[in-house]
Amino acid sequence: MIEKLNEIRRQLTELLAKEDVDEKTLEELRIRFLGKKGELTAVLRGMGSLPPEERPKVGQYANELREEFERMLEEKGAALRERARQEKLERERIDVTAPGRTPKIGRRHPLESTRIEMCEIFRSMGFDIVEGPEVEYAYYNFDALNTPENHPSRDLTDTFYITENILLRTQTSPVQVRTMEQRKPPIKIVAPGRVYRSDEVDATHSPLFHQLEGLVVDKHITMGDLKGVLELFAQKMFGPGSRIRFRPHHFPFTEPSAEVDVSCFVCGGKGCRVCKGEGWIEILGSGVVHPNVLRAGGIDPNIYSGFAFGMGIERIAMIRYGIDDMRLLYENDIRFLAQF
Ligand code: 2U9
Repeated sequence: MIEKLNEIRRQLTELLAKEDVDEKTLEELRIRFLGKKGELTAVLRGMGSLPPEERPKVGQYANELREEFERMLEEKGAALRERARQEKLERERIDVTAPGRTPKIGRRHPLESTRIEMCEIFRSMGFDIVEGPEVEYAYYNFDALNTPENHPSRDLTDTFYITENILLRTQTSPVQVRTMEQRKPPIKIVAPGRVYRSDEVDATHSPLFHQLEGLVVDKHITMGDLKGVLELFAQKMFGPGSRIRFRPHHFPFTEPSAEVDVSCFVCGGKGCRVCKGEGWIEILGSGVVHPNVLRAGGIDPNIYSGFAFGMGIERIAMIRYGIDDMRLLYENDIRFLAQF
């Protein structure tokens, strides 16, 4: 019987020493050697056939073996857990000396930085920044701006109409009309924002673009005030040596009206590739607010006068950064955007 027990012990020792013992086989060994139907129990069951005087000795030995088996299995289990822990540590090893990975951070879109810069310049001159709806009444977009029913800009092929009376604004001017209705002079505002025109996309056109328009209304406002404001704007935007010039033009909402050029900041006016040999670059339209427009805004043109101007933010950004195709501003190609 003792022999038999030693044989069982030898078997367990041998099996535990094998390389491929894992948690699962360990549990199988526990059942096989220590379980109710296990090897040790089987031997103890057979004790009845022993002479009574030998039974205590064999019984004691069997109990010692039970404790030893338990310890062996426990030690093997602990070794397995420790090995698993070491492997996990090795797998998850972190090289704290490795150089950090630089996160990819974005930057402002050139159109956005241009808008911010333009607004900052006008803010420094005391202008409020005002915004308004992109879906507008035809009244605010055209009628209040002295733009007659038969004016070409009102054409269905040039403007996105939602109904006969509601449209996507073609300019930010309705914001100024709404402001005149709400505030009393002095009014000194700029209105930046999206505008919509039914244009085909090309290097200088897009059905959605951005404008910044300005309006000043007070007593004794003249073309001279307009010139002073725009000259300062040009110098802050394009450099202190910049000059401006006015060319007569026509807009329904201003009278007199003028288009404004800035001296080329690349060649200083001599003529180069950027200004196409002109020495001047067109940047905006402007004029003295038409009396009908003041009246539409609830302002008495016999007491007050004003000036207004409007410019495309894309155009300013393209001039400023030397971008020759407007589509680049909308395509969001990182290789383009990363240059600003
Ligand atoms: C009110 C009164 C007058 C806004 C003006 C222009 C001239 C102009 C164009 C520039 C390039 C539009 O983006 S563009 O195509 N704008 O030439 N805009 S005066 O005049 C106003 C606006 C509101 C109440």
